[in-house]
Amino acid sequence: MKSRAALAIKAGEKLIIDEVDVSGPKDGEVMVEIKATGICHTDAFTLSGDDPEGAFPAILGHEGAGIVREVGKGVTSLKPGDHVIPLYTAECRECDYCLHPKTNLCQSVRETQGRGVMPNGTSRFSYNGKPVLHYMGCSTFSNYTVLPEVSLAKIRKDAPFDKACYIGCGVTTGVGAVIYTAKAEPDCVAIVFGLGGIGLNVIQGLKMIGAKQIVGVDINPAREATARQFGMTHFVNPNNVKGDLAGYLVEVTGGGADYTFECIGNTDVMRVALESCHKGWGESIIIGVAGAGKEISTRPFQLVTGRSWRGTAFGGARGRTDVPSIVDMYMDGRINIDDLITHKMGLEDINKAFDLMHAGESIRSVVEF
Ligand code: NAD
Ligand code: 022
Ligand code: ZN
Ligand code: ZN
Repeated sequence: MKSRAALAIKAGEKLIIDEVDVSGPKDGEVMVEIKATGICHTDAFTLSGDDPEGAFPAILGHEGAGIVREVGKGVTSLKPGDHVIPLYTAECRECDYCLHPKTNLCQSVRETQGRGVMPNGTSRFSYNGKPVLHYMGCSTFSNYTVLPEVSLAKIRKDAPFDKACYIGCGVTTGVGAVIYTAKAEPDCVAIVFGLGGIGLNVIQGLKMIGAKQIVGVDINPAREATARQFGMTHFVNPNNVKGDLAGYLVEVTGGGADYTFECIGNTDVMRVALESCHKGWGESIIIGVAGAGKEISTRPFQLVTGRSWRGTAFGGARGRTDVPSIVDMYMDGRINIDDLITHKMGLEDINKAFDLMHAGESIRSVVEF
């Protein structure tokens, strides 16, 4: 069938809006009509050509929501009409990783997903008769896309697509880092570095669990107001701090934070985030994705004295199990998504969403099909 899509033909070029061909779901696969998609940093990172694993031509997009239209042979957990969120971190519930209590990194489709193909090694997309690659197993920049059954979370039908799509990456990553990765306790003290589409969700996760002090750090003063609305109690602009930033933050938190979250992808900030943790027990969680080949450093003394460095993918969420409960949190009014979606547009304007993101003008842009 035909589908409207935004195509990434070559690294460094703008997306092209055109009709592509999508073939039906094979065994264990599901065809989804995408109703809305967010535009997130990793889409831009791959499009720029800086992502060493980026392959072209491809249909990008990994933050979507839509409706199941057709299921392939052997699919049992989904049927046409079901509302779903695509998962760039699958959950098969059978692999060694899914069966291990300490990780959400299901490996069932990991290798083929990384190569831009379905588990049988082929693509369902083509353009002018030539195959086009999938992206992060999702390709939500196409009105119709095909995914493995294990890469879809079934969600309630009363959740609006234009908000639910953000749960496909940003919301779950930020809120999940607090509740699944850190398992932060009520009355904890936390510092959040970077108050963008991820950091603001970390802040609202911390507020939800009842953190005592939530310090936000950003070089963009315009982010202070939104962050306060979402639960930030103290704002620090590093450009206004004389001397050592970590030392200043340890002072502000009365000895250091129980948890710090790096939501930028800057390796220098990652060091500050570790060193502003409380001696003896503070944990620093890296969410930001740094450029290829970057390294982090600190003095081993920082770790020997009881601080730890950790990382998280997709907020530690097990997609099929946890995403529906994040949707419930939104529908119950426990988390705010509406105020983070600063721009909405049609697919024809998707390149504007990339411009807004690069300019730091948007928190999230959402494209509705
Ligand atoms: P964003 O651009 O919306 O926000 C980044 C914020 O950091 C901005 O407000 C910016 O002003 C601020 N900032 C930049 N440099 C700074 C500095 N030196 N000190 C303080 N603040 C600074 O980005 P986002 O959408 O929130 O994404 C943040 C990071 O999270 C990206 O690297 C993204 O790829 C990553 N991410 C990771 C996962 C995961 O699963 N681990 C999932 C989604 C996104
Ligand atoms: C989402 N991300 C950034 C912005 N939006 C993002 C990028 C990468 C990861 C998570 C979120 C990530 C962390 C760890 C891994 N990835 C590897 C997981 C594994 O090896 O099991 C990651 C993921 C998917 C892909 C690449 C890297 C991919 O599909 N190409 C989850
Ligand atoms: Zn993302
Ligand atoms: Zn698995």
